[in-house]
Amino acid sequence: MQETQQIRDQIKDQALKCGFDLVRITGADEFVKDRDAALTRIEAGQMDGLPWFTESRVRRGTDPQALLPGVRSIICLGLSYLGQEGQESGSGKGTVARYARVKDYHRTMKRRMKSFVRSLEEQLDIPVAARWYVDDGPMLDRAAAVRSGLGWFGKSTNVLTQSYGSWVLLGQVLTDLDLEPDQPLKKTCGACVRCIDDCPTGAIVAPYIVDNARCISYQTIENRGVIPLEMRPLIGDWIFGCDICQDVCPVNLKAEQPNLPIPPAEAVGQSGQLPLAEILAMTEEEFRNRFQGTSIMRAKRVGLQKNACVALGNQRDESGVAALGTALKTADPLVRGHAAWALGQIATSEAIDALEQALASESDPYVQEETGAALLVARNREVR
Ligand code: B12
Ligand code: SF4
Ligand code: SF4
Repeated sequence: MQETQQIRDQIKDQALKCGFDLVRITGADEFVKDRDAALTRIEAGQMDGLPWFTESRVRRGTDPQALLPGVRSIICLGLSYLGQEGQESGSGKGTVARYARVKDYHRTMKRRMKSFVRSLEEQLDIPVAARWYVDDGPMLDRAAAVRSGLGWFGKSTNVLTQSYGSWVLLGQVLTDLDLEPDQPLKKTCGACVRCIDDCPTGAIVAPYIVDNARCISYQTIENRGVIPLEMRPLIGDWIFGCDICQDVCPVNLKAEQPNLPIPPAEAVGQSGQLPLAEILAMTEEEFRNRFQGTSIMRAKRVGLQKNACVALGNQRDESGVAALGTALKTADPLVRGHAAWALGQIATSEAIDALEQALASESDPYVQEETGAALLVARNREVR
């Protein structure tokens, strides 16, 4: 090992100075067990819906040498995104997961990682070969964090940490520095199964296994198509991501606030409550102007509007009918289909009128099908 305890200390100090909350080091060995777990997950269809999550991506992402030839160590970094408590959700509003209540974390983390590597080079006075990854790279971010002792796997699959709970975003700097690794933690969830019991969709199909397509986070962020009918009532008012398995986790009760928080996403607000009717009425330009620089962009306008329809349908509040009726006439086909479903759930006479009018003029077969089905539901349930 070319380094001394002093270099390790310098690295850790510098990472904290650059704005990270947690830093640990692991070696550059292949992630054999994690690779097997990920490949088994793909084979079992539990990553279905994410076409980019392929076998070859997993193989490459679990072989550090393939990512940075000559790599000797992986510096694992964690950044908390916990904010102050927001208000409870209300009718007409949809909830955004906590990580999207701050500005797009990819940018903040990558910026901080870059300045971390630069400052290391200055301090050590040698060029450091490095590559860094946050979320969108092929590495299994959680597997690296767990092996470095930064945290441990919760049964929800989220990585839990001692000081910040699971409210941490994870990234890695691969480097040619030869550093002594930290040891993995010995902590586990013990007998707790709160997240499994409280997940509304049963997405945590077994401890440490999330079935992607059943997860509200997937349905509200990544799914580019129709949200399956059976999932819609289970989504509640989540319109971007889901925090239930983290909100109920006892480890998170004592989570500390970040040292240098990611700036808040003003367009979302600390409570993460967005007005659903406003979202439904947004043009592409308005969407971009409002959400540029936030994680919400990942869902795209049509995705967020589909989700707004589902939340309005689940709230069954007649004040949502006007916005849904307009969307049913003017929005993109995918949004029209979900608006029809929501009107079917609300089932007031105005909702039924809107559905009948739409059925008479609708030409898109998918929207026709949704509208016809919604009318049947509404007529059975009509609320006067
Ligand atoms: C795909 C993806 C998703 C998918 C699939 C999630 C999943 N469970 O795989 C969806 C869209 C659903 C999703 C949702 C969320 N995600 Co996401 N996601 C990713 C991504 C891009 C890849 C994850 C992956 O590789 N999955 C493959 C499976 C095989 O990995 P795994 O679930 O971690 O499984 C491991 C364990 O199960 C373990 N294992 C297996 N068996 C056993 C047995 C025992 C006894 C033990 C101890 C362990 C164990 O081995 C497996 C391999 O390491 C990562 C970023 C990245 N590049 O890594 C972010 C990432 C995992 N997501 C993140 C976040 C924040 C979220 C959400 C909280 C967002 C939200 N609020 O909506 C939710 C959480 C949902 C949940 N309960 O997992 C963070 C997690 C941070 C943390 N503290 O864990 C990451 C790391 C992004 C980042 N860089 O910060 N996500
Ligand atoms: S994010 Fe929500 S839907 Fe997904 S596993 Fe956690 S509680 Fe279940
Ligand atoms: S809720 Fe319980 S089982 Fe789930 S991750 Fe937290 S401690 Fe583990």
